[in-house]
Amino acid sequence: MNNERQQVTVLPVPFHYGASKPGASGGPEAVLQAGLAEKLRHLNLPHSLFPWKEPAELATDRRSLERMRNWGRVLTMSEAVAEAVQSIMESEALPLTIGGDHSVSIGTIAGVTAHVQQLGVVWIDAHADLNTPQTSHTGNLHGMALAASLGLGDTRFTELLGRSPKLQPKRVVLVGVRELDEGEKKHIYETGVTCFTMHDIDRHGMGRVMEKAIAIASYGSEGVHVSFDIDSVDPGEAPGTGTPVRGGLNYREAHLAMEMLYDCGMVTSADIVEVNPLLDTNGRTARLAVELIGSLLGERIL
Ligand code: B3U
Ligand code: MN
Ligand code: MN
Repeated sequence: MNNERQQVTVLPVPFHYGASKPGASGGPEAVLQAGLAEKLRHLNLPHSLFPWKEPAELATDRRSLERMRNWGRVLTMSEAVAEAVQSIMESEALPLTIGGDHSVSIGTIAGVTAHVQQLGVVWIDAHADLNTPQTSHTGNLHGMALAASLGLGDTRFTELLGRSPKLQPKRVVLVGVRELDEGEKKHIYETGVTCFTMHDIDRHGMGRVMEKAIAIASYGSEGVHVSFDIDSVDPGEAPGTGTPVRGGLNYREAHLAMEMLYDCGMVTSADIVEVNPLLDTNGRTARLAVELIGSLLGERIL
């Protein structure tokens, strides 16, 4: 994004089959209700809503098959998201995908990388989403989304729209991590992706961590994709999410991350995922999501 009144196309993906709990499928509606369109208008950004159509369910869908729960539904959704994001990129707008659980990012990254060959990714999350069907304890595909984009896991997901891997580990940065499975730790070491945990944020401050994260994701890249899992934020601030983990980003740290990403001028695309209105208290988490989108798209205090 060169930050010059960029056209934004909002892609709502009401989907929860990549997660254990239902509710994330209400995320797009909740975020829209919380005032997303008004926020974009306030920022003077031309915007439109992509007409999401629910894809038909795959006949081959089986619970638990091959350690990937609901894999057929997730695959059909991923293909539709990838095509939608590809067409939004074609129109030179910024695709802003509202999940849905984090499995929607398998499709968004496939769609963006169809246009941006060398894509950096800043993945802001309490988790790393670096499981494969072999390492996952849950079989939930939202915990495998980043792995799939790095070419790890089942080829039906890694080869979405063709080319695999979509991402090079040297351009991928995790921020806010505080819960990792053993297999994910191994994948971090083996791939060489950068992982800034809450320890790094506590020790060096969010400003310094984001400076480094942006430098890594943007070095030699043609653009940066932001994948923001609302569970990166502390549950006290963002209770409406399926897998809350205490000790997360505070309100200002989350905003600062988004503000710095806007300032880098490289953001091509973004996902805001895992808002679950069934678990929310009075729409608090959905409103926070709208505010954070504002910061990512240029809103400032002064
Ligand atoms: N690592 C666990 C837990 C998890 C990942 N992402 C979320 N939860 N939201 C897993 O299921 O892979
Ligand atoms: Mn996630
Ligand atoms: Mn998460």
